[in-house]
Amino acid sequence: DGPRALAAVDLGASSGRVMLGIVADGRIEMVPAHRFGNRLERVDGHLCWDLDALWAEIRHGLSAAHGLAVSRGLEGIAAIGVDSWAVDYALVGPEVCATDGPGERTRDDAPVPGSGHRLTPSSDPCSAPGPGRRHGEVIAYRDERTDGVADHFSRTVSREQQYALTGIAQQPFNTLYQLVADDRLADLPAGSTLLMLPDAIGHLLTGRRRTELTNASSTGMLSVGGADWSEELLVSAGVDRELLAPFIAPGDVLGTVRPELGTELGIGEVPVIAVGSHDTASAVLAVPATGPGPVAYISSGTWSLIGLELTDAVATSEALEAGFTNEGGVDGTVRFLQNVAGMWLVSESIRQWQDDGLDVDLEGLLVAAAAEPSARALIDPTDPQFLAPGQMADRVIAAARSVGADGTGLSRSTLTTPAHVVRCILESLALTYRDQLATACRIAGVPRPERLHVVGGGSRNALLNQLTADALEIDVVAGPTEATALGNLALQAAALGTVPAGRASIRELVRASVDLKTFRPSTR
Ligand code: LRH
Repeated sequence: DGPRALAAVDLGASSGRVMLGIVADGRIEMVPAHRFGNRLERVDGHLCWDLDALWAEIRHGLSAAHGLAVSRGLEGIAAIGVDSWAVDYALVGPEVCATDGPGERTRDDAPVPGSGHRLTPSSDPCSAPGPGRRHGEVIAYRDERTDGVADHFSRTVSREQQYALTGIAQQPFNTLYQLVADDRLADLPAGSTLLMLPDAIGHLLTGRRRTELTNASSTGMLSVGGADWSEELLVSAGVDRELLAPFIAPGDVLGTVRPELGTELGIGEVPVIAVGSHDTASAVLAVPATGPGPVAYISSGTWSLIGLELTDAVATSEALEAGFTNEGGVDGTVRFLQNVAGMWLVSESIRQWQDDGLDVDLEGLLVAAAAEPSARALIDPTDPQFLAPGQMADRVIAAARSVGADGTGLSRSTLTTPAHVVRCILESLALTYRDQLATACRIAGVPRPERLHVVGGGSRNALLNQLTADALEIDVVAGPTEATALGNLALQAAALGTVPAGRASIRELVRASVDLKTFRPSTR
């Protein structure tokens, strides 16, 4: 077989990309076809994602990926896969769109300033016949509409019962709680469908409505093991089963690009393959692990998802207490992990400082933070108080507690410079990783791993990698940085038969495709 070109659409909370992957000789070469900003903005009183703008960027990116493939002498892209952050969804009506637009959005206030550049003007996702019309915006999981909902819902179905049913940690933003808080559900026309964000994009691409299984687990409504929705939770939350689309497993073909869209983008009727559409599922698939023993990883980006790859869920009361989740992975695996606020703490702090007129950026701050002595002040990056956007540096400073050299608590900390705040965040992350990985191993009954893999954009952070190696006293293997896109592409390649199926051969492909860097504990 000759080289094959594939396109990964990978949406992150602060940026998205369409990545061209050229699979040849047992490796994947990744070529960025299009990168674009993404951010939260307030619409009709809620923090939302601008799906129309994202869709315009995706279309542009797919054409660009195709063009790049052709310029390399290939026939064009042979398949597409889509992933994004979890838990968020679009409500899509039954009707086939005509040519009229979706109507004006009313903005309450200026968009939340973000790191992304201005998005290109919105294009109407309904301009071509095929996909159903979207009802309202895609409300973002950081919106405050879910405040207090999880507590309230636990009076109907106890926390213990929810965990026994799903194995999913009760994060305030789980789709289940978002739906309980979603007052639009009552007014949906019959035949409407809830589509998780990547599935909504798959629907725009193909016209098909499916629920990809890894992301379905993030809803908090799928039963442990992923065989079906939990009837008890659907009924208790007032979610009509009719609203949910049939499941599709990662690696299966969703459909082909709608003919008019294929012509418009110049890509033809390309197959769209369901990948691990929860970005963390794709990222964990691309962990370049070898050998026996459970794989320990951090998928490091806006969030730091730290945990183990297991074959069975651990939905015990201990796991519930410790806040661990059992998300569905590719290849029948379970992602037993903890959500730790990751680089979000740093990027939101930087946003505050920049809004305050300070001339700071991530690179400069990391250099300055590396030169600082230990901050001797810590925060708890799993604390839900850090979920919402805004004034992050102030919140970190207010939450930080000084600790003595022996680790015991002292009085309030005095974090005075941005570099000191960043140092405090990174040290807090490293110590949290140490504690959470130890807890994961204890609860899952597995031995302490020999190494920890850090993948995703956050694996570029050499200071954090070194602090992590020092805190855990094991090797930290950093990379790939584009793990999510790579996992997305690798699963497409396996689905097309270009590489053998199964995560062992996919990881071999990953290892052959990227450079890794090992950070050893300084004390060794
Ligand atoms: C990371 C992520 C994470 C979820 C959160 C909502 O992008 O998908 O796995 O918990 O976003």
